[in-house]
Amino acid sequence: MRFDVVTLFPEMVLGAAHYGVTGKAIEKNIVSLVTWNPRDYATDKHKTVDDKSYGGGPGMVMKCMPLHQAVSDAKQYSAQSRRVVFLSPQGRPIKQALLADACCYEQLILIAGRYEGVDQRFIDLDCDEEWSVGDYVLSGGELAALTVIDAITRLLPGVLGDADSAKQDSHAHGLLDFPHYTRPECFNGLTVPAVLLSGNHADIQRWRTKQALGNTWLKTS
Ligand code: 4FV
Repeated sequence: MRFDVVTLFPEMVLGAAHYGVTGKAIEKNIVSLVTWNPRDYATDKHKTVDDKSYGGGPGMVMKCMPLHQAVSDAKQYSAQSRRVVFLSPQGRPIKQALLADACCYEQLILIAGRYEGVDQRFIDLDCDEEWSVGDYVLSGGELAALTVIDAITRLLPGVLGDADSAKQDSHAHGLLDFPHYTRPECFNGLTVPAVLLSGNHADIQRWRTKQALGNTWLKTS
């Protein structure tokens, strides 16, 4: 799977993506990551990518042309299937199911905005979907793009050591996670639930399911 990120800060995206699970996936060529900087497509001597908002108001708006040209170049990669996704608080809230569905695309072009936002005509012309990582405002879409890349990458075959691991992730089945414990058995007087030390896998599975159901009920009701 190929991720293309349109961003004014390529180093931010490339730097963060090359750690941990996503870094290993890139090393194993399960995932590729390419960045496109709209500033490289600005034609004036000041490399202008933003301008004042028509109608007035605070902050600047990202101009259409540099974004449009960057997406156009990203589309030169001949993918069987692709989506152009604009990350914004106005987008569809991302959930595990949405990200699992997105695994089918050969290429995801993620638009990371800055400033107050981007010209609506670019969104209408070039973006297939608009996704949000949460009902809050970030200073840039890069962290949102990295969130999407991380959460999708871990779902791809061959990325996680244990093929079942992603299947057991919280939210994989609409449930929150069960509690996890590791050595030592006693920490500051706090012990590990005895069932987890029993070696009885049926009992452990039953306990974990009950914990997940309980957590989900408590934290989502
Ligand atoms: C965001 C979000 C987000 C808004 C203005 C970038 C910022 C700036 N993206 N989910 N929440 N984006 O806050 O995806 O351009």
